[in-house]
Amino acid sequence: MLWAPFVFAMSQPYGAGLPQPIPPLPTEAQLRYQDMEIVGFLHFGPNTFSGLEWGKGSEDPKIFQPAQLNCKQWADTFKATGVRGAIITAKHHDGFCLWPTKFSDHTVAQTTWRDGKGDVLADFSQAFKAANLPVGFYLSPWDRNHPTYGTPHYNDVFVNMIDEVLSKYGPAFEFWFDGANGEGPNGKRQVYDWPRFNTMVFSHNKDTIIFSDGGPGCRWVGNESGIASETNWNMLDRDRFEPGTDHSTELGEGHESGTHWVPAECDVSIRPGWFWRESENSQVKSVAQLMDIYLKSVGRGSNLLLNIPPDSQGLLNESDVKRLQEFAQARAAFFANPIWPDSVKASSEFSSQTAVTNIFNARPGNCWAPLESDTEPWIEFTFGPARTPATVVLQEDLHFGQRVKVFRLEEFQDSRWTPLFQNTQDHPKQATTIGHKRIIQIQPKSGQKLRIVFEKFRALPVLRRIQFFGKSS
Ligand code: IPT
Repeated sequence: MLWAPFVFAMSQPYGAGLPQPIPPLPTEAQLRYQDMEIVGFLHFGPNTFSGLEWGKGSEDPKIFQPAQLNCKQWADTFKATGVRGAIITAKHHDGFCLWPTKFSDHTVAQTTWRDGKGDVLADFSQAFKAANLPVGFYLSPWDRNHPTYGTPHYNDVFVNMIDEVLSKYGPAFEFWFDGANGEGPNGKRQVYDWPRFNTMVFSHNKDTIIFSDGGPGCRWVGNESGIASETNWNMLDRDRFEPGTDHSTELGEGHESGTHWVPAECDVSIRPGWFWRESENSQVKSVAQLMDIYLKSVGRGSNLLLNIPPDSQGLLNESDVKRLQEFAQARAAFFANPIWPDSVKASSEFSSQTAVTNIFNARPGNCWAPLESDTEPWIEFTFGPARTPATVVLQEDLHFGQRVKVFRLEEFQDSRWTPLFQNTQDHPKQATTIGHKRIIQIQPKSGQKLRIVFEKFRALPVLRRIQFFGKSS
């Protein structure tokens, strides 16, 4: 199946003196998206009032009564806790639309909330744009309410809804197509026109990242626990996938030789369910759980889409707000103690433009690369006394494609280089991919001399940044 055209930036990013990029490459929009790292997911609708996870579509719209709806509170909370954008369920599987669409009569306009004149998407996009946070929309293809669902006409309805949402509330940094469908063997069967849906999204903004099992902008990671694979390729044989395809196990690792750049996104809820329920106020994930998720999603090169569902008042519940604040504090503490080496040297440098000292400078366009002839490139760091790193953060420069396949960390101990034990399961003494970011916790003995050895790569490694941190305060 062919997706709508999606233009990839193939040009040499920063001029001569630099290695050749190896395709597939990300677009600039995908690079911006990958730098966001943590995004908030907002599941909100009739389920917030019924306690159901998958509404049936026959619910009375009048149950939707978020009396205190305050999207500014959502945006302010996200802003203050390092959540860099938000995606809202404009329509979940029950078909209820959070905006007064012309294309359904199961919407906010059929409620008595704000006398049927309320519009959640209007409030949402206005508040988030005011806070300078990008907005995204989730529109469930599966619809248990719409009378046309299961007929070709539904594709017209759905594409019109996409058009309406993006015209009125865009631009969207991301658009989310859930592959979930619970119709079962005797249920309605909809043949979705994905190329048409994608074309409509791109007609509003070619930079919108479309999420689905097969992208084209980013892919589902294959689980709803917020955990990426240790080996995590940004590449995917994209055209074999579409939303709801049954090969989710491949989605975790992606494909080393995949045809397209489709990074994995980790969606997970801060609560047991996707929607708010009073009974789950005491079951908000702990800070330890959230940190574990962070290290296994962002720390393995994926974005974390963390669901924080508004409650039946229309507010982020105080238990979730408190936990988000604690999670932000825990991340700040984790990275509170940067450690700079006294000296650094590399096995080789590709050119004077790719000096190894570039990895300490986050400025875009600054990277380290070894010589093409260097078969086992390494970078060595010397640290002053009492400055023992506990965490290493590595980033590849993705403008050049994703390259590193296997690397190891070592310390100089008793006159020889010894591999460091790491928090990896795949290989206790090695790590595999890096991609956008890899966070590795280490326990060196003295930690005075460390090195990173690149063992296997698709093409010579190109590193954007390496950071070291001491034990958290
Ligand atoms: C699952 C879908 O099958 C998949 O396509 C993707 O959209 C995912 O949801 C997003 O979380 S359904 C879920 C019940 C595993």
